[in-house]
Amino acid sequence: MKSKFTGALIGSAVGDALGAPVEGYSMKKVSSVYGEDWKMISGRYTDDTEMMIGVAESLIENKGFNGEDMAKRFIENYDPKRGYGPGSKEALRRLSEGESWKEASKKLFGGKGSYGNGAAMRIAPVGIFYYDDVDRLRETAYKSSHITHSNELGKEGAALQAFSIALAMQERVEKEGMLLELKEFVENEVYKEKIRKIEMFFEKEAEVDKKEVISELGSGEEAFNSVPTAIYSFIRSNSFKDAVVYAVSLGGDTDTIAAMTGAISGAYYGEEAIPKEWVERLEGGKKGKRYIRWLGEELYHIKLQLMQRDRW
Ligand code: AR6
Ligand code: MG
Repeated sequence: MKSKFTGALIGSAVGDALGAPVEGYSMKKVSSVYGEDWKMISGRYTDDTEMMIGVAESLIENKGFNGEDMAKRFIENYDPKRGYGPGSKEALRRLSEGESWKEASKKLFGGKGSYGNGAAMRIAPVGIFYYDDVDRLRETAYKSSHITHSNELGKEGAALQAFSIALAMQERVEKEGMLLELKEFVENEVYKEKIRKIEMFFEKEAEVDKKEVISELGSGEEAFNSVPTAIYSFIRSNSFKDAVVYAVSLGGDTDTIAAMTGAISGAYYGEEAIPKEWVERLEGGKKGKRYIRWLGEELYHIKLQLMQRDRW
């Protein structure tokens, strides 16, 4: 179980770092960069991992969700060179000027709030910490999303991603059986429809063309055009490496789709299944790979403590 906790977080960071150098590229351009060997190019992670670290730090410090504290972590960790989306940037600016975490995100996109994948890309700590408690998982996914993403579609994408990680943790269902659970879990029709499309892909005898995956599931920065793609990348593959390579190979929002695929896959296969040469290449430093692994271990230990306490 510990290896699933650390695997989800390291897996997310590794996916992010592998996808980052080709973000926004077409399928063809990605393949011209990576060729057959898929060596990690720089190992530097982006906003996806930086924000995931903030989510984990805050869950650890508060042994659960605390909106004000999580917003503070996001601001403290913020490095503009990591490539934040414009909506998240604006939300963080408002938060840093003292707006409350309940209000800041509501003003974005003309009052509609963001449905970008920025809340889903950082959700792995919530998925592992609440893997056995679906109500808490949903509630915490929504609340942690709300700090920057108030649009229902942004929050639902994060909840769906968190629940996918939780199912992977438990290996409760065969990978294909996951889709049934996900369809029941998800409340929004846009996502239900995407999951039906994934089911249709698996009903086909032949391998689905990548172009069809991109046009039906999406490869963009919107949560509904990327979370289902990450789930599909995981389910169709038989190893951590296959899943993440597939996610990046589709092009588009490669760092984020691969981060989400890496989180689910790391939770399912465990940290040992992540290629060593990718982990070695992942950036070090103060909040580098060793720190990310430590965050996973801490979440695991706190989870154990809380479970033991509940038993009494
Ligand atoms: N109406 C129209 N477009 C929208 C809306 C909306 N309500 N909400 C989101 N978009 P953003 P993020 C589109 O800016 O979610 C980084 O590169 C809009 O085009 O809130 O944190 C990461 O690696 C907007 O710019 O930021 C991820 O790939 C985009 O969705 C990504 O950015 C992203 O939403 C995460 O972005
Ligand atoms: Mg991205």
